[in-house]
Amino acid sequence: MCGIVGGIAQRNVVPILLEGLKRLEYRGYDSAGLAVINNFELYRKRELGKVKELEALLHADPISGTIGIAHTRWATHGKPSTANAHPHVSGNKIAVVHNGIIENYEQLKTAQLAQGHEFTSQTDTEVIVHEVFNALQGANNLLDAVKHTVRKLEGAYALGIVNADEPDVLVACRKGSPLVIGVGIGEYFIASDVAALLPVTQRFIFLQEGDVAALHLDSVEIYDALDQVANRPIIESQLSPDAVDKGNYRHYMLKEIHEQPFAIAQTLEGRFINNRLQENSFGHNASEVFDNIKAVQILACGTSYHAGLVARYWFEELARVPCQVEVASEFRYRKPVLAADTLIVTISQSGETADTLAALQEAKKLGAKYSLTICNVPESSLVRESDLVLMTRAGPEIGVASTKAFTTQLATLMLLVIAVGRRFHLTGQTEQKMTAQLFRLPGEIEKVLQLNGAIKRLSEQFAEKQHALFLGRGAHYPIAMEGALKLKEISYIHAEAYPAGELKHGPLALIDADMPVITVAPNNSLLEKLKSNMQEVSARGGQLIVFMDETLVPVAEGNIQIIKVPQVENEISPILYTIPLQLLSYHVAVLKGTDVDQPRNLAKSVTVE
Ligand code: HGA
Repeated sequence: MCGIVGGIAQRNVVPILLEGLKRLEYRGYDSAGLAVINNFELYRKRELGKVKELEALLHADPISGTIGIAHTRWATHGKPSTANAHPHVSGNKIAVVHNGIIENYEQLKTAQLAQGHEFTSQTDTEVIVHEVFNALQGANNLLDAVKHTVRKLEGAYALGIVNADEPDVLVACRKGSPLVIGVGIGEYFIASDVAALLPVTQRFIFLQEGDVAALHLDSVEIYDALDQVANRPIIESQLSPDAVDKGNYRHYMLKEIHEQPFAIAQTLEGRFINNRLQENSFGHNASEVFDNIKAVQILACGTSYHAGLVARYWFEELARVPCQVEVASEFRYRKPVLAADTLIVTISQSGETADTLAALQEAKKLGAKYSLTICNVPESSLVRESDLVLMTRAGPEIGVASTKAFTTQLATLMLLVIAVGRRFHLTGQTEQKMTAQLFRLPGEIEKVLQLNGAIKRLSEQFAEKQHALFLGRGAHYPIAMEGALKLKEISYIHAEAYPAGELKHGPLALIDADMPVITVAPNNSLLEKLKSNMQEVSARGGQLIVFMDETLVPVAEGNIQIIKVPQVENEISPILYTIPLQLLSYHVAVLKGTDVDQPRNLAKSVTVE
């Protein structure tokens, strides 16, 4: 959600800022902008649309400077437009880029209008830059003015700020939104995500909540939330600059779908000794925490919520661990009743999902003593705020629609079910079976990826559809939900998932020859029930598309198409059936010509409420 890049160097920073914006574009892509200081003058360029539009503008009318800030936007306040694009400016001197939401902006704006400030945008962000302008009148320098300003801001922000009168300093701060400092040789940078800066450095300082930093050419000063000098360590990133390359794939999403066998192998790597899951993989005191918990509460949003729903089946069915799953944005405001010995499990690809973070904080306020996060970004806020952590190790996921992050979340959740389940009713035999299945999973996914051609052909029937229904039962119902979400996200076809048994309680009324009904049909104890549900669709002339275990014989007459999925055991089957549904959405979206990696209105890493 909005990407920030900035830098102070001895060279022109514009190409670095542009490259950084391209690498952050997954976060937001409705408009982009950049401001640099040259000879004590501020120069700004902004453009509606993607970073390439800004690049074209800069090509036609170049600007340069050795200090600057840049932004790719995902609008929260004010429509996508050039006027609302960041950086926002005050007095032609000060420029700011912002990720987050200023909740008291109306109040600040009223006061600033009375002081004579003119507003040129509808954003909440613009009040920040006018406030810095005001503060500068009574402050020694930009750093002090920013420190003064942030005390007045309510809400969430990561900020990059420059002042044309002080071309030797870039001020950055964060509260509630992520921001890292990239440490170069005689140059410093800021960005919302390390990936933006990998071409220029692999050394990073992760700012903490409430930090304000002043970046100079040869040094950086950081002050914590109490305005004390803070020493933050420099951390070497293991990521290579091409970790965020598309390789030979047409889209990041397709690349990431194909990376799943490797990603899952990485997830399991080093976490077992002699085939036994090591509990210290979750943190040094994990065994002690697991000994004390009586139940699990999973909190997540979107795709991660679906992973949590699958895990509930595993926790309860395989290990008899009481487990609740809730959408984080509901939990945080619902005033739930929570026992202190419940393990709070948050799931988030970025570890910055604002609702999930707030739900964790709410759970702690309600007295929850133990927390664990399943996350893909090591230095993220959720990782820092949780007692225990299990990294998914999926590698950078750039496509906005989550694929490998989801399947690695499922694999890590299965590890958690094993570790916690040992204290409940998970038998040694079931544990061994689950472990063996997990290790077989990468190979099984490779086999499912071979279905690509058949699924691509199948997708041709969808391009003209307006709606689709997805059906599943048991742990495959959340997989149907994830399939429907993927189709909605990238092909813009309205899709809903139902537990197959619910069909007759309403959605059956929608069935006709134009309604594709995609069914997830593994060979398990619910198959006979599912067959009856499929018959109900067939009998009403519906178009059935069945992803079915290869060992089964066709289950219904009429308009039915079958894609046979390799047979696997029940426990890992939800992970496997995810893959063909990802491929289906991908090919439908390509046929429809949508922007697969950056679908309209969406953004990755939802750092606003
Ligand atoms: N509120 C600002 C920034 C938006 C943002 O951070 N999105 O993730 C705006 O609307 O411009």
